[in-house]
Amino acid sequence: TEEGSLDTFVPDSASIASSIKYHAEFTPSFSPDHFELPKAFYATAETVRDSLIINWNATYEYYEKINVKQAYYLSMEFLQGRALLNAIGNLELTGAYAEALKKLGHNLEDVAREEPDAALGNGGLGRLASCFLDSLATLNYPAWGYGLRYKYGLFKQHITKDGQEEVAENWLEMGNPWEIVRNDVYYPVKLYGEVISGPEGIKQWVGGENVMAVAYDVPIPGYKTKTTINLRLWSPKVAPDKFDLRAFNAGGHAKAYAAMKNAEKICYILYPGDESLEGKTLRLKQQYTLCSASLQDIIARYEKRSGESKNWENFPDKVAVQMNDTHPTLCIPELIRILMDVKSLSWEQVWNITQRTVAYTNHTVLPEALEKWSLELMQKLLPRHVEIIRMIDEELTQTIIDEYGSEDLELLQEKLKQMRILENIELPRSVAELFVKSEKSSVVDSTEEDDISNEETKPMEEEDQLEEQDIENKDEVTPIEPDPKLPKMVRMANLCIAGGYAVNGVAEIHSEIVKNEVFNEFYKLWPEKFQNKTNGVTPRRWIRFCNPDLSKIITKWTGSEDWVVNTEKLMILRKLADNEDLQSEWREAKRRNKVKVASFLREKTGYIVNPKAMFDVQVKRIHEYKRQLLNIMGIVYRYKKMKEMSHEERKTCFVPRVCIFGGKAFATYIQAKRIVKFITDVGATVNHDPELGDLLKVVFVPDYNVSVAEMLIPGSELSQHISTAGMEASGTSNMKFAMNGCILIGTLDGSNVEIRQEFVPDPRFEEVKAFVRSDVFGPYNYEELMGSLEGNEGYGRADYFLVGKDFPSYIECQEKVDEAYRDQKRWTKMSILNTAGSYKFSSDRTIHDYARDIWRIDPVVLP
Ligand code: DL6
Repeated sequence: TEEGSLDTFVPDSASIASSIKYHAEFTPSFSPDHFELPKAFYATAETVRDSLIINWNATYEYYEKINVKQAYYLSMEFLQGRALLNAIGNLELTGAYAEALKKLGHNLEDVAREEPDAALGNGGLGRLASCFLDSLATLNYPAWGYGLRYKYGLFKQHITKDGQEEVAENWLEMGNPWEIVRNDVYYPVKLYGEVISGPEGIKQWVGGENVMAVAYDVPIPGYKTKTTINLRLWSPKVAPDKFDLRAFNAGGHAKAYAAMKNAEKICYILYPGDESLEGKTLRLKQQYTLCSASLQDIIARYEKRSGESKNWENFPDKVAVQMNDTHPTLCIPELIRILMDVKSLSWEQVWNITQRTVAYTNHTVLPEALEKWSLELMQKLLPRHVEIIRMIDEELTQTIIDEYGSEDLELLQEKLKQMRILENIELPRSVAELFVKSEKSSVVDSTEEDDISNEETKPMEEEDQLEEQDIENKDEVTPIEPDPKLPKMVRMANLCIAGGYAVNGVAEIHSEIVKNEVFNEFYKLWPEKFQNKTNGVTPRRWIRFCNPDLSKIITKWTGSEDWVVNTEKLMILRKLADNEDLQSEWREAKRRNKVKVASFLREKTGYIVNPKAMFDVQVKRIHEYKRQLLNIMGIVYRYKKMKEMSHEERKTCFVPRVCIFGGKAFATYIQAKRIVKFITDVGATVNHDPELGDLLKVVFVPDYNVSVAEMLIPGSELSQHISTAGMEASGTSNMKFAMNGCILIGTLDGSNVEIRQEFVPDPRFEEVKAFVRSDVFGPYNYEELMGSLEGNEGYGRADYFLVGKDFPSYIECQEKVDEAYRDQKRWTKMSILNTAGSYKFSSDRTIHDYARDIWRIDPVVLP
């Protein structure tokens, strides 16, 4: 450029082609001879990364210069998917790249397909984090994401005759062209060891093991903006002095490598976040690595940016830390540890700073998913943090006493039981005294007996006599004693609520449940902390780039491309929904997307489906509460009815449907795996039934991931979100389907779960179960699966997820779907209205809400 600045340089296809060739030659990952796939992908991505680095540098250089407040999003999961098309789309270079690759003998789409999905997440929670990064960058918010660089992401799912099989996902096998390793950015992360009192009573955490968390940065570009924010992923390595050369030289190779392996092992694998926790020690190490390295990094940046004027009281004016669920809860004691033990601040100061810095998002109300950690394990791994958590627990306990007083000890006891961070653990000494002021009471901590007896030997004054009556009342309350048979636990959500300044749910109804049920005691104590932030998804990935055909139509009919960053513009479609020209363009786009889905299904499963049939899709993690079982039982009902009819009756009664399922079951979740097997068996029977033709097909798409979603969602006509009422915190795929003009059927979240008590078996449901049991779907024994709907298999409560309860209304709803689909004009109108009405569910809106109400940050446009 005239100014000679690299910053404003916009590459054309010729310069892109030459830089792709440059990378193919000089960024050595492949042999030099050919320029084939996947090499072409890696060379292409490296050129994009060059542009991103320029913008990344400009972004943070500016933030540093103006010392702006930054939001930090800490998440154990980021489900990024592929990055190439998204990055060049955001940079507005798609056309130039397509042309450049053509010159080099390649096609952009084929090149893009070579990219492995970055699946560092399990599902909704991780994908939400990735949508948030896209919105933060696009909206120019000064922000930064922190996560872990797992070597193996979410497993690959193979579907065999036995159902789901898991295969390790080695996404880094060929290297990751998006990341930039920062060999000079690393922090020690200590584990184990002990706490001693150092000079001036300052606590020192000594001994134990140190691993080094090394920073790998992934630049996240905003759409049509230079702002490019950072996703910093930590990768633990052995500390340089920990390689035991002496042992190696003496032939003890295993010993020499042990420390290295132990360190690297921490981030070998992504743990399933929404199921039972396995490998607890490793998981806790992961969580602590994320929190410790990120907090050290945030504090180092704060110190660097504040220069001489460093004033810790201002820390919350420059830093907002958002914890994505409770997985990064250790941020709280870690921030306190660093400020108190390393920066020598007082407890009062650090407690105040922490409570103004950290905020928590809750993503689940399922009791089994609310994280608790064994105190014993935590004590072993993080002894200093346990001390700090005890101090926080004491603070909280004191606040509860201040709120409820100590007049009604029974009430107080109940409150403490529900709200304390420590579960089944003796009360802090100061509080235990309240309950044990007489000889008759049992004593919680034996060291306190002396104090109490001293008090009791004082001469009795008149006032004391009055007090004695009180004490007698108090004597009726036995202090909460730990039950030796039960484990001592740390309740992470309680810690988050006590240590943070904001708590939010992820949909209105979910936030109401959080306030009024799950954390009601905390809500009563601190109503001002509780908020709702309804989830959203990025319209860039989920409309603009995954559905170019529909995007063109939306741009044409709304008058501009503004809707991509301002989804309110989608509402313009509302008044056009009856327009016949729009309707026919809309239908044609859907048809083309369906053809793509059909050819994908054929390639992945061998099943041939008719693109003229209705595409009915349920894709999400397989879970009983998400009720794929309700869907497939409905399909079995449909199949059974069809079989009872003549060919002619069938054709008039049913609309041809392709029922598509996709999703992964956690490897040890037996019931979920049975459901996968059942769906595939139903498919095997139904799809080969010559009587049905195209009237019904059931297809399970293997290895559902972000890229599969990007292809399936645009080609879907009906999608199902039928979780048991009140169990899905939010759900986000429903938003993506709506954006792509798909009709949704779903349950009303928040419906009263007690309706299950009025459960009256529907005869049609009974028929379907009997039909499944009659071996129509092969020899597999479905007794346990069907039995669980009737209270068998040790489930205790019959049909806990209300599959049978909702079956009749579900069947009726499906009949209405058929009826609606027959009237294609009406269906298309509904489809257009869905897209129009989806404007609210952009993660841009969500991020604006977080920025305004929680993080208190403003957009910063780079000069
Ligand atoms: O908020 C994102 C996403 C919601 O849309 C889903 O409804 C919810 O199930 C999911 N929660 C989790 C829970 N993980 N933990 N803990 O993944 O969050």
